[in-house]
Amino acid sequence: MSFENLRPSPALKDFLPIEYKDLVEHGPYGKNKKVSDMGKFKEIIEEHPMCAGCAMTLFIRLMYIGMPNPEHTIVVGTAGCGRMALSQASVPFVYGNYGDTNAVASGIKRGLDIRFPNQFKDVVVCAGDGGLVDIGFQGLMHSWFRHEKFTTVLLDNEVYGNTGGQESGMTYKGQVMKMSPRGKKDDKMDMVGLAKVAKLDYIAVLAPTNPARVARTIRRAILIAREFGATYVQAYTSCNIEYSIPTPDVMKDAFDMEKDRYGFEEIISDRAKEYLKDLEAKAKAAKKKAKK
Ligand SMILES: Cc1ncc(C[n+]2csc(CCOP(=O)(O)OP(=O)(O)O)c2C)c(N)n1
Ligand code: SF4
Repeated sequence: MSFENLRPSPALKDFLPIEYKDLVEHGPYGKNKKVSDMGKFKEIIEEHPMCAGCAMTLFIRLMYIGMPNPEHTIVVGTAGCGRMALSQASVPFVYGNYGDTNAVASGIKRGLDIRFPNQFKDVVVCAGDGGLVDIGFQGLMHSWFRHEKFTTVLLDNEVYGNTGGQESGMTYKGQVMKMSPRGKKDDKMDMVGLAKVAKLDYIAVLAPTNPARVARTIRRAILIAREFGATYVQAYTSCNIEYSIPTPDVMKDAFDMEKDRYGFEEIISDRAKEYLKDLEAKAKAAKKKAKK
């Protein structure tokens, strides 16, 4: 359904929930918002039941701000901590079964493209390392190698947080967890390496240390997926509970990790770079015209 279809008739406007009206009038429905304006507009997500200070929730808030058209977006996820926040947002959330998120997203995206040929409809898979890299690995790989036109965002807290601390394929080698008392034997899986093998047009790795960069990364990933197919964002989103990070130190941990082994990386294909350049030039020209 397009945003125009959703626009309430003036006679009914007063009866709509105030939350919805706020999103249209002051929030990011129909117009992009800047991270630097956070706090001044109605956000897509304002409440969630995740642990206090969880970096994953910060990342998720920024992800929604980065979406180019949240009112035209569907998020697909699965069991895990992230979905507790994703399912509270004012963007439709589809709860995939474990293992099928990327297959479900492929079907939704293909269906939307047929149903709405004149309107971009974005699909974003957003789930944890257990959900995507371990249990959802097969579907993830096929969506990448088929270049399905949606973005996958990996919330990498390097553990199964929601079920109490089992190691995942993304846990760092040697890490001792509550339910991996001898330490992980194998290396962290190289998902970026696999994304390169699949020749994705946009791959990014980041920690939520720079809010504007998170929003920009998500926006780029979604815009490029529309045009060229699968894109991948791998975000370090620490689990303060399972890694015993005191809540006041969550951001310090993110900065330390960024310095240590989670530095910002962005790999963009030549054709996607051209496309972004073109989009940015058009946006600048539109801004200039609006100022006149
Ligand atoms: C088919 C199925 N198997 C197992 C589970 C139990 N389960 C729920 S959340 C979860 C782990 C999630 O870990 P991850 O995807 O890394 O997300 P996190 O909670 O760390 O954010 C598991 C195994 C389930 N809900 N469904
Ligand atoms: S268990 Fe960990 S990842 Fe899950 S909400 Fe709590 S701090 Fe966040």
